[in-house]
Amino acid sequence: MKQSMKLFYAAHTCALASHIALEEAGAEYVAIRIDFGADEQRKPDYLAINPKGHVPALVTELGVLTETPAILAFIAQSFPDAGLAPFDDPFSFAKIQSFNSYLCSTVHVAHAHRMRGYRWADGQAAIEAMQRKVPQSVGSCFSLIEKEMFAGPWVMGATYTVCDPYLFTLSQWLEADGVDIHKMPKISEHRLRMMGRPEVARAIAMETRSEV
Ligand SMILES: N[C@@H](CCC(=O)N[C@@H](CS)C(=O)NCC(=O)O)C(=O)O
Repeated sequence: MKQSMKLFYAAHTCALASHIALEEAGAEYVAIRIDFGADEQRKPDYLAINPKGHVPALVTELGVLTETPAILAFIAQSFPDAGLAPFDDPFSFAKIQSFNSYLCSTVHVAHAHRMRGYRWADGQAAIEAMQRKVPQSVGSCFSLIEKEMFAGPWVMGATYTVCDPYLFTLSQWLEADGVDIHKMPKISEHRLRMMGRPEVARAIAMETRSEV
């Protein structure tokens, strides 16, 4: 299974979290770029892999996985030696799932109101109203993470887990979302610490090298 995995990604998207996790796990995989500029995510070839028309999609021997929290849990569980999640402690694993679910269902969705407002409303005025809300909605999610959820130095505390690449990935969008990361010292510092990891640098380099 591990040798045949394929990660479908686009640069600057949430797929980076799964890409970093594959690097951290030491997995053998191929990364396949979907060109959003050419709307490749909506073309039949890609829809046959992920009918949602989104990245990431992870193709395994057992089938295709979508949704970042599921992909991250699968990677962590498939490569236990990498220690990306605790599997002998149901409560700690549930805390990881809780954090990643919040990023997926609330933080990412708040962010998507800036570029993908057409998913929820028609009409320029409604779409612009959603865009105006993004600095506040994304900002309040990240304030909550900074004040209440982030244990430090990693998201869950002393041990690096699959929450870290996911938080890092979404924090990359803060400036464009109009949120001042400097008001969030723990998240700022986490971003810098993540950038110092060779696995993170490798995943970013791989994604941006193939940019067209
Ligand atoms: N809930 C999904 C969200 C996937 C998603 O929205 N991906 C974006 C990139 S960050 C995408 O593929 N957008 C393409 C589009 O909307 O056309 C996950 O967490 O994996």
